[in-house]
Amino acid sequence: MSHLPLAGKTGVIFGVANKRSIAWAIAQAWHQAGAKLIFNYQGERVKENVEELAGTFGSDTPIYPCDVGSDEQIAAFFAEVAKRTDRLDLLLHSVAFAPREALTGQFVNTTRQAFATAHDISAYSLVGLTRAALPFMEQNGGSVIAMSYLGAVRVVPHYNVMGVAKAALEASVRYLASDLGTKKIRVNAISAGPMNTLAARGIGGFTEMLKHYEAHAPLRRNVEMAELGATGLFLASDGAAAITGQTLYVDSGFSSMAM
Ligand code: NAD
Ligand code: 0WE
Repeated sequence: MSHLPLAGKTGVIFGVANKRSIAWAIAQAWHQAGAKLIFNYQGERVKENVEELAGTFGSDTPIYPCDVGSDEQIAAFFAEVAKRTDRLDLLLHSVAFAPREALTGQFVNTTRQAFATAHDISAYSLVGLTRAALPFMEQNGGSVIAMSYLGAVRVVPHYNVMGVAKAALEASVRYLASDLGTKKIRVNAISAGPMNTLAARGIGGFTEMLKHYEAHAPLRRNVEMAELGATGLFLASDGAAAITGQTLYVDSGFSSMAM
């Protein structure tokens, strides 16, 4: 008998782009806890990165392509998963996208197309992926985790349509938790403080934002990647067996401050 909290469990990870990805931090925590993992990669641009990272967990760690904007690619991904396992216990959704021009200037200028894309890739995809994973999860139960940000519930300048999409993501977490509770499938979100990843790179004023958290968050520091890993592990483990439909803030306490 193993003492590892996720021994015997299998998980799928959506959203590794490189070693700085939040998805990679949670994948490492799940792997060290004894889980077997399967990764997506968005396209040929990141395939090599994901191949190399997944390979550090053993050369037989599967990686399959999946652009979450395509129903066909989601179906094809889970068809590949079915060749490897008939059971999944864990699903991580760590994916977001809005057209770059929607993340500058005023929200009022958001186009119909940018609004649709942001919601499709960043919020609907959680519903589509969870539904596709359901046949693998409903026998034994499971844990689904999505990544969110404070811009879902407060105005963060320039986060714009991504904030509205994260609000939809957090509401989707609650509706999915309600649907799937009887199957012992829990669905939660982690709302992380700002992290220096590819998705944050090139966001105007991002360095100032990290400094603002350092100056004003109760803990007077930014969040470490390993701390998101530890929370991802907690939500996936039996210690969180009665937690579902929640958004858990891992943000050095920043969200509880008004001034
Ligand atoms: P990242 O760039 O490493 O990860 C984003 C991932 O989304 C990439 O792997 C990318 O390939 C994937 N992606 C985008 N469009 C996709 C598509 N159409 N199909 C499949 N995959 C697609 O950046 P990250 O910061 O690790 O972001 C991961 C999650 O964490 C996102 O949901 C993000 O909103 C959230 N988040 C980030 C921060 C931050 O400050 N970095 C804070 C809170 C929440
Ligand atoms: O969720 C995010 C960012 C997600 C994201 C990033 C990009 C950059 C490249 C979505 N779409 C795109 N599109 C691109 O073309 N975060 C929580 C990080 C982030 O982004 C911000 C932030 C923070 C924090 C944008 C403006 C203000 C703050």
